[in-house]
Amino acid sequence: MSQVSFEEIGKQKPGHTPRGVPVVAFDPYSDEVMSNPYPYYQELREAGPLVWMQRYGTYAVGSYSSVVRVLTDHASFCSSAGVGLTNFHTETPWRKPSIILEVDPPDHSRTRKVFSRILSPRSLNKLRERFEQEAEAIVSRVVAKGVCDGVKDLAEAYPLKVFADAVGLPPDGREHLLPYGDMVFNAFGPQNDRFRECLARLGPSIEWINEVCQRKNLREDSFGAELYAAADAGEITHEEAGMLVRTMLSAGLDTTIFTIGNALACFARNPDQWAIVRDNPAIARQAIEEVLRYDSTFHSFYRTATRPVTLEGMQIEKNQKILVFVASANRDTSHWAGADTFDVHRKPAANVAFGTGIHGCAGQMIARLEAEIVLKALAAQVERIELLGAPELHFNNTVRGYASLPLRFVAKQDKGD
Ligand code: OVM
Repeated sequence: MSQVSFEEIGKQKPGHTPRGVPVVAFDPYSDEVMSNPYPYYQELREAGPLVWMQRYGTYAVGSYSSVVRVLTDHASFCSSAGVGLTNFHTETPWRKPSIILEVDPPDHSRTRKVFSRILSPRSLNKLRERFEQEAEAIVSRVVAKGVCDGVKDLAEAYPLKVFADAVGLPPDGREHLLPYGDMVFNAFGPQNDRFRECLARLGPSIEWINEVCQRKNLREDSFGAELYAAADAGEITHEEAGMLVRTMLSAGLDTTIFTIGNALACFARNPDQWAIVRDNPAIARQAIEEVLRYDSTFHSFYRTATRPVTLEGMQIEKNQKILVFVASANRDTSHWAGADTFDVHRKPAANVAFGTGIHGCAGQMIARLEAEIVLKALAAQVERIELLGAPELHFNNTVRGYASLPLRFVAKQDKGD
């Protein structure tokens, strides 16, 4: 890993205010906005389909249609300048850019093909049984405990076991995954206090991550082993296989952990909705989709204009960053009836929690699988999910979830039926 120059990352660019583009003043990364971003997202959508974020000197889109427009035009709105505030064309990234996320076609197509195959529904089938057994065991444990922390005891415990196992990681040292992921997602935002404090806490996690990405540290019969097998077959290089293991470890933990936590919070706060899932677990998959729409885990990321481009009737200059608020698109009342209501019966429609277009989340099928299986295991054993105190948010520049959820899982009287 090359020496990084953190001073340069995410410097606020006062910049000019483009003429004719509505200006929005709030700081999307502030604790206040992150605590409850939805009123701010409404303000954003009401200002217009394309706005100027005063605080950081970038454009932004928050309506469903403009978000989809940006994400489905990768030729005009690229990823190779980074999908954070940092512009890789002019500033130094904090780590070697990802070879699947921070890259455009044709380079992207080659790595994406291998990655997608390994995470395809077909290859995930063989994991289902193990994932179910593990969910049943973890849920039994929290039910037996009665009072628990829904984050530590369930939302974190589950992916740290099943996903890390699936990648092929050794059992020891997995505690490094969370600070590393936190850093990855903070680094998509500005170099604010949150970024600096996270960096200061990182310790040896980067070294541990780089170490376990090596072939010799990955178990056989794992995603990691399959990536190196693709290298043996000449589809990618061996160095690229290691970089793609790094992608799995960067993108695959915090995201699923926060999604499971958000689901627990949604159901604790909406007992009628829990009763629907409990009494009809076949709806679990659809219910997870509603959690992802209602409280999207990934809030925002950027694209960069590759040329002067007209969007929503306004001119964007080449090399400008555009902040894409997927969590806002998923609450757009002009697209979703009753957008602010959590309703597991909602007809599944294409929410953009996983993005869309060529960079749409490559891990979305395993993410859904983990969340669905956890929900079904809860449905089998849990009558009610009670919130015992105020949930504690985890603040991050890109992903939203909980640091702790004081919960009681009330066991069903009659589990077997
Ligand atoms: C990567 C990466 C890291 C974070 C997120 C992500 C959403 C990818 O290292 O490729 O996708």
